[in-house]
Amino acid sequence: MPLPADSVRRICPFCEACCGLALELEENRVVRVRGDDADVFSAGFLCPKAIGLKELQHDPDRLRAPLIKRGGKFVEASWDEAYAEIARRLPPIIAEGGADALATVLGNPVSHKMGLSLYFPRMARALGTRNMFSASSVDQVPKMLSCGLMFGSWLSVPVPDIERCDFLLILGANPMVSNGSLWTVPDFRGKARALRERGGRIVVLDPRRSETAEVADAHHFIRPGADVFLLLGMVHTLFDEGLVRLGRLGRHVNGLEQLEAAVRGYAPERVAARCGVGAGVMRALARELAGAKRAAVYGRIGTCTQEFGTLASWLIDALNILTGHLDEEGGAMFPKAPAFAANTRGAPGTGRGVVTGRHRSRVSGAPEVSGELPITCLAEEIDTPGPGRIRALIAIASNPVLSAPNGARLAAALGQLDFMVSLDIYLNETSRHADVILPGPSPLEDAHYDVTFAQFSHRNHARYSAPVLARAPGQPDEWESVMRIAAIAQGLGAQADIGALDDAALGDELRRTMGAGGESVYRALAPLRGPERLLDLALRTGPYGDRFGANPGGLTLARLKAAPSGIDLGPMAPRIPEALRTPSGKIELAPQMLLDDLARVAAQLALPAPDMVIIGRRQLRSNNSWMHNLPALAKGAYRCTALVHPDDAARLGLAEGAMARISNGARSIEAQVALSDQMMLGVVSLPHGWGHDLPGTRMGVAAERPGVNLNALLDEHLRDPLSGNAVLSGIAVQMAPA
Ligand SMILES: Nc1nc2c(c(=O)[nH]1)N[C@H]1C(S)=C(S)[C@@H](COP(=O)(O)OP(=O)(O)OC[C@H]3O[C@@H](n4cnc5c(=O)[nH]c(N)nc54)[C@H](O)[C@@H]3O)O[C@H]1N2
Ligand SMILES: Nc1nc2c(c(=O)[nH]1)N[C@H]1C(S)=C(S)[C@@H](COP(=O)(O)OP(=O)(O)OC[C@H]3O[C@@H](n4cnc5c(=O)[nH]c(N)nc54)[C@H](O)[C@@H]3O)O[C@H]1N2
Ligand code: SF4
Ligand SMILES: [Mo]
Repeated sequence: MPLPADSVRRICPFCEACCGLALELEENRVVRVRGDDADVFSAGFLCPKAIGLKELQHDPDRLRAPLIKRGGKFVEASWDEAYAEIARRLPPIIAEGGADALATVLGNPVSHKMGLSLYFPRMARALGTRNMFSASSVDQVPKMLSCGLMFGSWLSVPVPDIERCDFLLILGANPMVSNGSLWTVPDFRGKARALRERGGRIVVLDPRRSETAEVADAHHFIRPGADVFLLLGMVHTLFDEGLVRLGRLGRHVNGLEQLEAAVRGYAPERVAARCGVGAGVMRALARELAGAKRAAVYGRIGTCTQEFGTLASWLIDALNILTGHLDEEGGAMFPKAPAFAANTRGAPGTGRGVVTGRHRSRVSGAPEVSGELPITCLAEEIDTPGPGRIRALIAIASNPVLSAPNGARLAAALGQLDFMVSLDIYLNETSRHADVILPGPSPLEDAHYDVTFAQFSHRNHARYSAPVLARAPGQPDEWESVMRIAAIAQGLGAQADIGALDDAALGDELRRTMGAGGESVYRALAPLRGPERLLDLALRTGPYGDRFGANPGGLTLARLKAAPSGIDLGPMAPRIPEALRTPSGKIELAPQMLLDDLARVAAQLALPAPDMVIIGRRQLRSNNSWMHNLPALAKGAYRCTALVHPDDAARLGLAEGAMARISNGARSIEAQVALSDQMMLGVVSLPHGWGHDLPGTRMGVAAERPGVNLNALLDEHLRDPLSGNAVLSGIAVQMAPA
């Protein structure tokens, strides 16, 4: 059915697939959400979560005005009152405890919101606190670190060129459900089908026969947390059988001999029992990868949220490099984003690379990575007395009480703060601890550009969405709230002129980076302001930009606005060495930090499999913790179930539909059992983001079927020591009938 002429184009901000949608509106209401067939990138694809745009817009529980806690109860307040409350309470805490007394914690939606992504860095500079935390350390920091060390910038993550690939090896990712992560690839299903129809193969390694495994040619169970052993076995095989082919990259790679030496002790036959994958399978996979003309290895959250997350993330790309598939068409390639990418800025081919540990957390001494400390350190930094203790917190689109291990401790710690602000659209498990909650406009009331995800897109493109619906009078942009809090923290008061501060900051930046030319660029960007101005600047000075006239016909924000279904910028093209930002100007195949960490692997080689271990599970109609309040997504069969293999269930006395007690030391939860032969023996799978039965929240639909919180079971002390990422996968648990 053709789209009505007056439907409005809009990028979906809910997940990394970034689908282009077409909305039918009536007055200020959404009546229908469809895929935009004309979208240059997603070509009409959408998933069931897209309906969430409509439901979220009209959700009565979504906050539309600030809340201030008075005498333990939230009351609605005007924006002026809310900012005044922050101005009254925050500066004294900073005056007394110093910059580090105030912490920030960012959640996943920050990376989906242009204003928050572009203005949080400014807030961070203004606050000067070292206590910065985010969902990244329950997610992708290991991949950022391995890529930073190998390629020189944190977000230089190679992604499979799926439309030209013939062999795709997937570990610890379920793009059929997640719709892809660190890999922006709408309609994975369609692309996977096309790959197989042209004679290609997909192989999945996962402790559960996932939805992605179901559409693959082969699936192998792997012991949770043991990917590093399998990957070492495969790298070993490449050297052992003379299959290493660096090809064109040969002269751009450092460390080949060191890598060969490092994997010497990891023949497939030695690691097979540890990872649960047979030596024959491992060798066959290595040979198939080496022999395939166009192939890519892709790993995601299952390979990050584990004890050896950084090592596994590294070895995945080592496989791509050693088999000649990195930076080749149909292999694992580097997107070239039109704006904001570190690997398109500065001198091409070399840079400062990345370092970690410029400072350490106060209590556990965890090293800073990419400017952040592990989110699993947040609770102890609040509840451990002593100088340097965190006394105030700004949480931005973040729900760590559900999304981080040992939420109960974190909730208790949040209760001990002197002051907390949440920028959030719900009164939920985390924001209930705030003293002031500042709601952002709904996504449809906000402009959109994918600041982050263009850097992971399987095909280069640029798209922009203007706000679709009118917002309530007085509702500020999220970037304005962020800037206002920063101004308050700097002592400029609640009434500071945010526009003037923003103008001054940009003017300074332009003069610093462009000298005299900065003035004319500043004038050329008028009359834009805020994020749109930063976007126009980044597009115009980016790799496809008009360079303010030097490249006529190049990208500008005005050109994007004139193309509501986007501008295609072509398939990924080889970018080595230009994309590198390592000090050596080479790919570092064997960074010393990673070689050193192999000692931990050696020490664990003989570890026996625990009786039961737990892993997570994403679901199509969930989005981490926060879409359970939308009726169209929340309805249907109960989903927060613990999947166990029938043989395990029989052994442990568990029955379909009955409740099981799952314990980890002193902590335990009760979850409903579902029997499934998708599960590897000895592994139980439970989704995360549930547990909406905590008091003091305002999410009526979610509370009807709260589910249980997987993270209530997990341990905040377990981290990958290099990246600081939490270990969420492969934790030993006990299971018994409840
Ligand atoms: N055990 C286990 N734990 C996990 C994971 C796992 O696989 N297993 N996955 C981890 C991963 S990958 C991630 S990314 C984290 C996510 O961790 P979080 O980011 O903490 O969790 P979300 O559920 O995404 O919560 C987002 C918050 O943002 C709010 N919000 C939504 N939209 C907006 C908006 O437009 N503006 C503002 N200001 N607020 C908004 C929501 O109300 C919610 O409070 O969870 C992690 N936790
Ligand atoms: N519908 C939906 N989409 C989402 C989200 C959501 O909550 N719902 N969340 C979004 C976010 S924030 C992110 S980060 C992405 C994540 O995107 P993905 O990485 O694709 O996430 P998952 O679907 O959790 O897939 C992880 C897979 O790893 C497997 N696994 C667990 N442990 C191990 C292990 O040790 N080794 C191996 N090899 N596999 C393991 C799990 O069984 C699971 O199949 O999804 C995003 N998209
Ligand atoms: S796949 Fe992701 S971006 Fe696409 S419609 Fe679904 S939630 Fe939105
Ligand atoms: Mo995530």
